[in-house]
Amino acid sequence: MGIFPENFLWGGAVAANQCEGAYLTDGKGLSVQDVLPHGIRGSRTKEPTKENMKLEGIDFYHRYKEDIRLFAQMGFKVFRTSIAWSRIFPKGDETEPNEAGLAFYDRLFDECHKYGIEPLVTISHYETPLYLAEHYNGWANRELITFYERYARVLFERYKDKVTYWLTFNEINSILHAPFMSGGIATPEEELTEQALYQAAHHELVASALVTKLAHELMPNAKIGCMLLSMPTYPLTPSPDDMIQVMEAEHKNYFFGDVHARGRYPGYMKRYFQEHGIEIQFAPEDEEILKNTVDFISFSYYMSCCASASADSKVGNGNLIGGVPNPTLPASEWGWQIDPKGLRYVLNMFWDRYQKPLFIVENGLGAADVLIEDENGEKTVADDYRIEYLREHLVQVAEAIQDGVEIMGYTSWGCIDVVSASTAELKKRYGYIYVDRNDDGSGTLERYKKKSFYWYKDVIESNGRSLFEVK
Ligand code: BGP
Repeated sequence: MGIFPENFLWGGAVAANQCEGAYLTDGKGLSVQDVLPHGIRGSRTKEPTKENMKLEGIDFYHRYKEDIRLFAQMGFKVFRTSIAWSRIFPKGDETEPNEAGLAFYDRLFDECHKYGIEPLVTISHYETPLYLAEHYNGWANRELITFYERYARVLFERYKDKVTYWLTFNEINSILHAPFMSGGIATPEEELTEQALYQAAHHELVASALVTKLAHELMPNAKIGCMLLSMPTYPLTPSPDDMIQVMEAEHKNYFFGDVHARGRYPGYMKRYFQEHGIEIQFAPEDEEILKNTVDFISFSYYMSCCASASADSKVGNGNLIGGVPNPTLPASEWGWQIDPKGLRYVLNMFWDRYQKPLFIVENGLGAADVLIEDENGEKTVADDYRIEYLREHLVQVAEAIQDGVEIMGYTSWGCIDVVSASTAELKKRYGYIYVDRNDDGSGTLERYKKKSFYWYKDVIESNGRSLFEVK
């Protein structure tokens, strides 16, 4: 008997807007990503511009068959991707869906099943239709609930026999940190009030619960989860004041999980709202809707950070949510601090808090890989640094399993190189598969297996046992 359960779902994750490209093909409308050529690091453009790497992505829209075959070669049991909302409803507020968009995902899910790979589908992953952002102000507007529910209903009815695992919103808590990319809120950030932001978050929470209810009605065997950006926060010093900062940072971050798992707003948020003059408008039915809790909790984990009560502490680079850098930890080339034990901590924390199955749906190392030729003249990447990162994290997953935490699976982020969400670069690569495309637009789009490709294949084949073999 190994440590990982026999039915553990090993796989990888991507999102439509970061890999598909084909940004106007088969009737697709524009999404907020099509006007964010620099991710959250730069301002949006009026129109899509050529420098935006997401417009072409890695051309997954046309090359998905080849890519899924490669995932199957690694032994994937599950493949996480998202559906581009604007392929199904190009503007977002139509009443009839776009058949060509729906047909693409039929082909994609069929291809997964051909190899026994289960799709894990994010309904909304940072790709709100641009029209909804520009004409409704995105999730700041309650009407989005209606459009999102209509969209989800179409997906459930169409794919109910092909998709069992669903996630409502990618990193739902990131709306507080990247309102346009995450929530399609067009109000300039300097004018956006906390009142409007938390009201938008409320609309997403209600929409998520409504769609969870719908999924349970239409697909009794489906499992529907929320998706949180996890960021364990440690006190910078042992001072109780730093610890209270930690508590407050975690409250702000995990209140989204609390609502999804417990079906109501937690008391600490009511206090926060009161003290900050925020009044959330609840429609009469909202309290009842929120009671539709999720089946599992999924999350991304890349890094941890510190909190400090001292005014001198500076916030470092991070995955949308920044924090005070931890002086004991190394960092990636992009400044994200590397902390494998934080993953064991966060798994235990969520399990203790919710007692619901957990799914790690993103984890990985973004690095500037260099393509080389091996001794047989094959192109590859010697990404030992990525293998080390992933191995150390998976060892901590094994620790958490031994702690008694129930974990459904693990999908590492960007299993094939994709465009970065935060910086929109292709140079920041996470994949087991290298894609020949560069930020200046050059490249053949050819795929090459990195060293980590063979390493991950072994991990899956041995159901995690190879992680502990001394080589
Ligand atoms: C998460 C997002 C992903 C993804 C990942 C890595 O926040 O859900 O979409 O891209 O982070 O981040 P980045 O691409 O910025 O390196």
